[in-house]
Order: sequence, then C-alpha cells, then structure tokens
Amino acid sequence: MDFKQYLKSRKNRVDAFLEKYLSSIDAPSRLLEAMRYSVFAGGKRLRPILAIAAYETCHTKTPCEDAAVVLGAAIEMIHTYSLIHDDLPAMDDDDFRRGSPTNHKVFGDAVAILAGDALLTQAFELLSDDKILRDIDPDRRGKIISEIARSSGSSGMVGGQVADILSEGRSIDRQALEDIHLRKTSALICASVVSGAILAGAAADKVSAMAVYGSRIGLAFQVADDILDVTGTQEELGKSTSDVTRDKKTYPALYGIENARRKAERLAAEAVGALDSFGEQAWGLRTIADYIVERKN
Ligand code: GRG
Repeated sequence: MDFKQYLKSRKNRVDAFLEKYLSSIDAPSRLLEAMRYSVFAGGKRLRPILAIAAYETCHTKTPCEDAAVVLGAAIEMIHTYSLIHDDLPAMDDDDFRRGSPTNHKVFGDAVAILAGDALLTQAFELLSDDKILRDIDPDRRGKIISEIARSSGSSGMVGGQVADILSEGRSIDRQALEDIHLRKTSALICASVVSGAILAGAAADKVSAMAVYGSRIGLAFQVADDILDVTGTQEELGKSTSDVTRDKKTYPALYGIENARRKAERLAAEAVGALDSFGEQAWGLRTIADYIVERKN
C-alpha cells in the first residue's frame, strides 16, 4: 500500500471511532463541544497511527484491528488534553493552534481546563471499558494502561512540562534539554508504539525494540518541531512561531540549525536501526521515521 494511503486509511479509522465515541458520552453539552472542538481541530493523528503501525508490525495476521484503533483513539485524547492545557495563559498562552483559535479563546479558561481534564480521564475510561475492548487479555490491558499512565504522568509528559516551564530564562545543558523532551514529548510517542506492540502480544525483546524506536523518534520529532519553530511560516504551522522569543530552550538554540538537523536525522536512523529484527513488516514504522524528520507541520 502507498504510504499516504496508509496514513489516510488509519487516520480515517481513528477519526470515525472518535466521532462515534464522543457522541456517545453523557456529559454537559458545552463540555462535549469543547472536547470535540480540539479533538477535531485537524491533528495529524501521529500517535494513533504509530500505535496501529506497531500493532501491525507485531501482529501480522490481523491488520488494523478495532482494538488497535481504540488504543490509538485513547492516546489521541490524552495528546489533545495536553495541547489544550499547554496553550492556556498559565502555560504557553497561545491564541492559535492548527490555524484556529485555541480552546480557551473559544470556551474560556475554566471550560478549557475541564475539557482537558475530561479528555484525559475519558481516555482511561475507554481503555478500561470491557464492552468496547472485548477479548483483550486482562494482563495485556493492565500493562497497556500502566504504560500509558506512566508516560503521561509525573515521570513522563506532566513532569517534562514542569521541568520545561522551570527552565525558562535559565541556562541548561544538552543533557537537561534531552531529559525534558524525553519526558514531555517522547514518552507518549514511545508509549504509543510500546502499547501497540503489547496489544499484539509481542515478546519482551520485541517490546524493548519498540521502546528504543519510540524514544528515538519521539526526540527526533521534538528536534524537528524546534527547527520548524524557527524555519516554518505561521501559515505552515497554524500558530505563531514563538518558543525562541519566549526564551524556551530549543535544539537549534543549543546546537545551531544545521547540527540540530543532523541530530534529528541521526535519531531517526537509530530508530530505524532498532527495527531490524522485524524485517519487511516494519515498513510503516520505518517510513514514519523518515516522515517525522522531513515534515513541514
Ligand atoms: C500540559 C501536561 C501538559 C503537557 C504539555 C505536548 C506538550 C506537553 C506540549 C506541546 C508543546 C509542543 C509544541 C511540543 C512539541 C511537540 C509536540 C507535542 C507537538 C504537537 O504535536 P503534533 O504535531 O500535534 O503531533 P497535532 O496538531 O498534529 O496533533
């Protein structure tokens, strides 16, 4: 299958599930409106596609099974929550994301905070729903929930966000920058592929290989994002290019643009190297690694 077609078909499956699922929730209509506003604001669905691609790499018999789509949708809800909160005045104070006004600009701070809280909680409700995720081995399900919780929580994304905020205006070294981004950006990306592999019943060595792939492309994604923040136009990015002006520590600021580009390429190559034992079956994950360093938004 052509790669663009592959991305589109997996994205469509996730979108269709999210549409159906978010229509079925019993919640105040304004809250649901705010949740849906950001979930359907044009995200690339990178994390769900990674979860599905990892599942397909490890489970060769059943491509894009419903359970992998549900897993991807839950991860996307967590990702969306993180973006809503990241844009708030108390954090990055951004007015635009993906070319549209940010959630709090439309719904106000209180509803935006609560829409983020609801998406985070809903993701775990979904992952623990026996009716939706039938036939999943309880042990696998427990491991997946634990992996996703760890990557999103205090030792993962939330911890990285706090470290990032605390580093503003201070000088930090490369190791500290890497630690921030391993937690803030890479952890959830890594959990996407690891949980896809666990869902497929992959052996421990295969899950470990996925973790190496995931952490490398997670960092490569952040380096690419930092480069785009400097070189991309507002039109391409759908937001103002602001991290450097906000005195955030970025890879181009610490390494220079050319070295940052080389670092992203090196990380992507290491990620692809970790997939050797999967053979041809990992073509989707390999192509995504290239796409991550070449992307324009
Ligand atoms: C608020 C707990 C909390 C965490 C926020 C993810 C994050 C942590 C902040 C986002 C800041 C940022 C721009 C990080 C760079 C990498 C990143 C996560 C970019 C956005 O992800 P994409 O490009 O978004 O996958 P789309 O719009 O495609 O869904």
